[in-house]
Amino acid sequence: SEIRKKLIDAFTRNETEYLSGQHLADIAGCTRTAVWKHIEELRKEGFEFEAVRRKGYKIISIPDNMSADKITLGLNTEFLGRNLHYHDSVESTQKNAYKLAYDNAEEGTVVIAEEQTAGRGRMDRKWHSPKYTGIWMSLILRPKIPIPKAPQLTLITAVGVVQAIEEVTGLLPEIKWPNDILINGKKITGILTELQAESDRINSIIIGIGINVNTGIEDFPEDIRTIASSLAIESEKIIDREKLIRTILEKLEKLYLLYLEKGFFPIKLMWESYAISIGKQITARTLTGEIKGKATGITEDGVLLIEDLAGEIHNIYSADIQIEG
Ligand code: BTX
Repeated sequence: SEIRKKLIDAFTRNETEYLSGQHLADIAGCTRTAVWKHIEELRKEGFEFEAVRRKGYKIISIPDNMSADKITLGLNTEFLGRNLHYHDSVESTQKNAYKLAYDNAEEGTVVIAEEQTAGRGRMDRKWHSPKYTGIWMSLILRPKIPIPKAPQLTLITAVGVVQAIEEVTGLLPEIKWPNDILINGKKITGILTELQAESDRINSIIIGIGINVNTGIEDFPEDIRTIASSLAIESEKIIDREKLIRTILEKLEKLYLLYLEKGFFPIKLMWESYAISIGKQITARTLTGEIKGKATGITEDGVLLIEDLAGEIHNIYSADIQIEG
């Protein structure tokens, strides 16, 4: 609206000053109550204000929202991200992608949201996805591979994301099997791979990628502040999310095509070069219990191998792992 334009204009011209409610009302030609309502609306859209009694409002930050056009501008891929669905807010991009896949969306379709109100991790855990701060996206792939090989896609994705983060930020992330990307030991990224299958045929694989990009420490809930971090915190720079998305899609498409042509082996070598767990003493917590031992590598299928004290080798298909040293 006109009022809103005038308010934004006043705030962005006076970034260092407090503007009183009355002054803003005069500028915008409305009541003080209307000013307050508009400020509340703007807050919901990601504008941040500081309000001080008797002084008024000061603008702290304007939203860094993306657009589908800006993401695809200069995107150098054949199919990944060519069909891009961009949303301001969704429950979970996995859910949207799942529906699109079910409705036969083409391979390479991508769903991106500025915010997830019910972002998911593995095993129904929550993935915290505050507005404008991260990359919350889901990709639809339709590889013709047997179901047991599907976890390989998580590892391919991890390699692509690490390469893209390296290129765009200069940071050097590490991978913790199977799906965490860490910097300085803190979780920056989570990957969630889900399947749509009919009998023994994969219909689609939905890969969810969550990356804390410009998240400030105060944006994380208390309980994950000690385990989570963001690219901005680690690099002390604001990162261009659109560029990072493009780079991820480009790296990932290359790796995926390489995988379809040459199989998992070349990816396995790259993955191992970024992995922190291999060669270390770890504890793996699975649904059925705990296994302690040395992580000796991953198999061709992306299964983690642990050698316990008795020298017995365990194949770990799914677990949370803790590195002991
Ligand atoms: P995960 O089960 O490995 O990790 C979930 C755990 O990580 C949580 O229990 C919590 O301790 C911690 N956590 C929650 N939010 C964050 C965060 N923002 N940063 C760091 N740690 C956090 C990882 O599951 C897989 C996450 C996939 C997220 C993507 S986002 C796009 C797509 N949509 C969706 O709903 N999920 C995927």
